[in-house]
Amino acid sequence: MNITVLAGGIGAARFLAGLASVVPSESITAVCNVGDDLTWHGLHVSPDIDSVIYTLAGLEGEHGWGVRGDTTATLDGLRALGIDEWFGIGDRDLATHLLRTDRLRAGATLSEATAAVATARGLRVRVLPVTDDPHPTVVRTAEGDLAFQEYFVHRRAAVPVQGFVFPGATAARPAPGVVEAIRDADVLVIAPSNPFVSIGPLLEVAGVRDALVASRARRLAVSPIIGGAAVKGPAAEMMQALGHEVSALGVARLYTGLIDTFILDTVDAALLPDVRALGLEAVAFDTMMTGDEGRARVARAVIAAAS
Ligand code: FO1
Repeated sequence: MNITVLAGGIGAARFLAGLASVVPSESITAVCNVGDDLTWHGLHVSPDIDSVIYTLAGLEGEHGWGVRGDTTATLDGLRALGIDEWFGIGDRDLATHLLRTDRLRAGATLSEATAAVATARGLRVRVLPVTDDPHPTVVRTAEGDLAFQEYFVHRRAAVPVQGFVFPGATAARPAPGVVEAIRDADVLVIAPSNPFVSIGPLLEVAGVRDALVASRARRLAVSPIIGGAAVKGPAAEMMQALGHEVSALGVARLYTGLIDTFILDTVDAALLPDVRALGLEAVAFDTMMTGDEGRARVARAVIAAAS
């Protein structure tokens, strides 16, 4: 059974780690968002790809990103030089960006550089960027257009959002294997990630949405909204700002036409009939991925819901 996961950052990484603990890693493909990528002092940083790789390698940082127990000598050094650095790259994390950037400068694609990083971390899950082309997320705000990390980290996601722009989308082509992984999977899962800035950018790449619509897979999505709040990050605030109902039902509406089954948390079980009224199958269970056991439990329940 081949399982493809459309993945954003931390929620997706935790789900993938659970999945890899209950099915063979070789059967899993993660198609990852690159809209959060940034250039940091000349280095190519891919936060969502890295969260997936670090979490699968058992190295995830205390906040879900970066490397657990990492040190900050480089950051401290930059600040000592008077650089007002707001993006917190740790020392061990830095090694990943050096390897990736070296590969890219030597002519490798982002897919090839990602494979090099994943292999170096001993992963057998296939980790694919959705595209090898530049495909940044730009956040439209009352203060103007902001690059994603400028909005998310520098402005602490505190600026009201008006929408999103994907200036690379028209030219971005799916990375090798992406369309096939979506079209030919047995099970396809939209991870509990932000629908606008994690899953949205994936669907903007030419051919990805069509592959999802045409896929022969059983297609499921796990709600990132539980009890009207996001487990992590600004998804709830974004839904509110953009006029969507801030609930699992609001997320289900966004995915109607793309999936067969919507999974929500037990606390939202009262929404099951409304989700079914959208023409979706709907299942409720405990979707909180607390600890290794919680991640495995959610993965098992998703597989059960697919069969
Ligand atoms: N998030 C923060 O809130 N502050 C940071 O300084 C920060 C640094 C960082 C470095 C590497 C990395 O891979 C991720 C990092 N993140 C940081 C998280 C990142 O901004 C978000 O997790 C994703 O882009 C959203 O999915």
